[in-house]
Amino acid sequence: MTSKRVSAITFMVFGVAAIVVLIIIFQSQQKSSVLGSNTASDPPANFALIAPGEPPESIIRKAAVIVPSPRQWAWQQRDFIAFVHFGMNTFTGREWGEGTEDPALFNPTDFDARQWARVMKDAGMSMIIVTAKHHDGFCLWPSKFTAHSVRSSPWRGGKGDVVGDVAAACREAGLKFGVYLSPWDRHEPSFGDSPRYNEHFRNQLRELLTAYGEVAEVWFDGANGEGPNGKRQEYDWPSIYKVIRELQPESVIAIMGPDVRWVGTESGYGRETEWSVVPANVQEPARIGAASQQHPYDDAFIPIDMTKDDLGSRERIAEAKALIWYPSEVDVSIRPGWFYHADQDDKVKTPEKLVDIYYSSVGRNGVLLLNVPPDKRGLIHENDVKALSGMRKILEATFRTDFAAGAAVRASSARKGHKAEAILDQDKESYWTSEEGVETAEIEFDLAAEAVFDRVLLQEHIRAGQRIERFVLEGWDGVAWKKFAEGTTVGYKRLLRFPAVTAKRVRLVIEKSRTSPTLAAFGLYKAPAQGARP
Ligand code: FUL
Repeated sequence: MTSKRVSAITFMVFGVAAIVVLIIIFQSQQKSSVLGSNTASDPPANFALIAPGEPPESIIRKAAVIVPSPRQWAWQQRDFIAFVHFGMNTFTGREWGEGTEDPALFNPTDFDARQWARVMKDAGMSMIIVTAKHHDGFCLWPSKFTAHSVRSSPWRGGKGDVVGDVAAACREAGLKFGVYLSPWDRHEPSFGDSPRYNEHFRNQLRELLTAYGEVAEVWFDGANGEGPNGKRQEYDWPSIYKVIRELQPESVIAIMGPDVRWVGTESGYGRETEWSVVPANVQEPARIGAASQQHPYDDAFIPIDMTKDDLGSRERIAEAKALIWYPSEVDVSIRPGWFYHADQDDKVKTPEKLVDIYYSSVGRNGVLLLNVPPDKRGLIHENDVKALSGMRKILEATFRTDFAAGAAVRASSARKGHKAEAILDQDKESYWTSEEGVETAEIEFDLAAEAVFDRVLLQEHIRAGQRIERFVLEGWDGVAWKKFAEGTTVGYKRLLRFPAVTAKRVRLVIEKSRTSPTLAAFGLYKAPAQGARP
């Protein structure tokens, strides 16, 4: 062998080795840039199993990289959605019907689903969920499986279909559409005769999920009691979820379902500390993931007590057998009742109250599900329309100008490809994160000009997980940093209110995280003088 050939072979060997090393580095960077995690070997999932005796640090790291499923991510971005309670109770003046009401009572004089869609859209909402069937069993669509429906009412000569009209109006207005189907049915004779009612329920669900185009959310109420025969129903939930997954795979299943959690009150106020990752209440953790890669939790789902103050702290998750991404939805009515009652026309929540609820739900890592019940005409009452448009005006005026836009931004630690500039770039995909192993950070915003603001918006990149546990906001007063706000969790969206601050330099100090924190968006705003006060 000549020395020339030897050096050529050596050169090739080194060349190939260098390429292999580069590929390995590139792949590990890709992985960590997706997960930004300490467990980069696990693919992102919306659940994790905990081994018996697993150390707390390992559980925290697992919790920090649990992510929303694609349907949960789509749902989370809907922010503010409408609930519509309409049905037999609208005409009897009750909140819970008994199931014996005469269908002849259902007779709206001026029903117009387009008006509902217009009002909700103008209010800034992105979806309408309609009560296709409430506990009294009266169906707002002409179900083939019962005579207790609009088909037996005088409305439109028995040819009307509220669900169909609402679905069409939503599509026309560019809103998503969802259905509330009460599991509890006080009319249906098979209720409590468990296998028969499960079949009946699945049949009704199939009607709703096949006849009306896309259904983005299916809402199963937890309220439940006895049927007409005094028996209680045992639900076959996995078989019910299966129908939804087959017919509307993008739809989330809320409350008595595995995708979206009830916040735990009907007040409109979420928790100051709201974790989207919570312990899964499973008797057989092995059933998670066993059934299906796509819906790993469907067979193992057992509802948890959602009314507790603390659902997802380090202490709570340390006791978990499994962890799931189970985000909070905050349902509340614009009136005292869920259904319309004329004597509540002067009890509609004020725009200021609705704005306060918005900050305490959307602004606390939740989706706001605001109920606006149409009246006996089948229209949203003028007082409710006025309150909603007042709310919209305040929010629009507040969020019109972002004083952080165009700021120079710097972070104490930044991962390659995730520089601090990503926070302000308006690109939903890009985000800042700290270097591997760095769990605290300071991010400084030097505003384009001195500004007066009293609201802040923070958003984590939740598709890498929810991580921030404590943060402080400070403004530079020319001499020192002065704290003006603080908080615990951020999650998808955190909004804070505080007395007006005048500053050019603002600093976010992330004091505690479950792993490298991320930030996708940051904004500073000023509420109009007549707006909701902190
Ligand atoms: C509750 C029901 O009993 C109410 O009537 C209402 O539908 C509310 C949203 O959920 O559990």
